[in-house]
Amino acid sequence: MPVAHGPRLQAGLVVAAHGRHVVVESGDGARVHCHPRGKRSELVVGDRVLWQPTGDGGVVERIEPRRNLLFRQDAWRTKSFAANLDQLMVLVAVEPPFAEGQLARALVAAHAAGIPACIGLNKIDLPGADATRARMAAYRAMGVDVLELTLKTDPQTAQALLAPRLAGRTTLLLGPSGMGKSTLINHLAPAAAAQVGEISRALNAGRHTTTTTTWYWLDEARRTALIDSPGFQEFGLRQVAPAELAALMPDLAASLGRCRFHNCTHRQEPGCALRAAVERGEISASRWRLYGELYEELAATLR
Ligand SMILES: Nc1nc2c(ncn2[C@@H]2O[C@H](COP(=O)(O)OP(=O)(O)OP(=O)(O)O)[C@@H](O)[C@H]2O)c(=O)[nH]1
Ligand SMILES: [Mg+2]
Ligand SMILES: [Zn+2]
Repeated sequence: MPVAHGPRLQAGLVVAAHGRHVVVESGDGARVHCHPRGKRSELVVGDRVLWQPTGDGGVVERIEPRRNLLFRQDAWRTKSFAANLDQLMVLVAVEPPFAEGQLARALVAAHAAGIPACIGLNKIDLPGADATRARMAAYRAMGVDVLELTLKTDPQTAQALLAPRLAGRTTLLLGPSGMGKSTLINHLAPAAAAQVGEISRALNAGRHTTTTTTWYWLDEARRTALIDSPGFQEFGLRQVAPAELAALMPDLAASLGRCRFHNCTHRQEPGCALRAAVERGEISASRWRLYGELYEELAATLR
């Protein structure tokens, strides 16, 4: 159904999304609470929209075509994180522990969506930093930048490292809970009041884990933006076909095209160039294990 293009239609940016409720920011920085037109809300932070004022808020009439969309797809649902991104920063930390699959999956999803990605490794002030740093070696080797951060104990150094990478761009911060995403936002966005969780293991009290995705401007000119997001646990990749997976993992992709069989799945076949690369130590054992797990998961959905 064509939408009436009345004179009251205004351009805006979705800066927060809570279910069917979104906050839309106008070009002059004014913010208004809006609902989508129609039953199904598919608005995400970063969406450029056309909206129309109502009595006490607004109605989003149209979503502009998206340049990209980062999402995860589980068995039963698709969860969109944000749209129109310049880059993704996956934030991990020395503590609490995270599964390497969480990091790897976020990077595959970004690659599949055509969004450049880097890694922030936070809390290197804590004991155990060397072990976590070692887990990052495979990612550095495949060309992913890893920025080492101490956001709580030395925010100035972290800020100096981050500033040139973030300037003039829209960056989504993604990562498991407790890695320091909101801490990072609070140090960089002057007006932010992102809630930071002080994790009390004994009581599990006083935790302020982020529950909504929110856009923060880092500069008055509103050119540099960081998006805070709730920590994720599961990260389904059902949007990826099993046969595409290796091409989305740069360390594996480097050996593609040299297997005996052109349609090699790199699982059991003889003459597999990827397995040979594992044996030569060019692909790490943990990354190879991840490939196997992910491949089986994606192939199972087709059976
Ligand atoms: N030791 C140390 N602690 C840090 C550092 N950065 C953040 N923290 C602490 O880590 C805890 C979690 O930080 P948050 O910023 O809330 O983490 P988050 O990634 O936003 O977590 P969710 O909102 O649950 O996804 C807080 O207690 C922070 O103070 C750091 O560089 N070193
Ligand atoms: Mg948070
Ligand atoms: Zn192969």
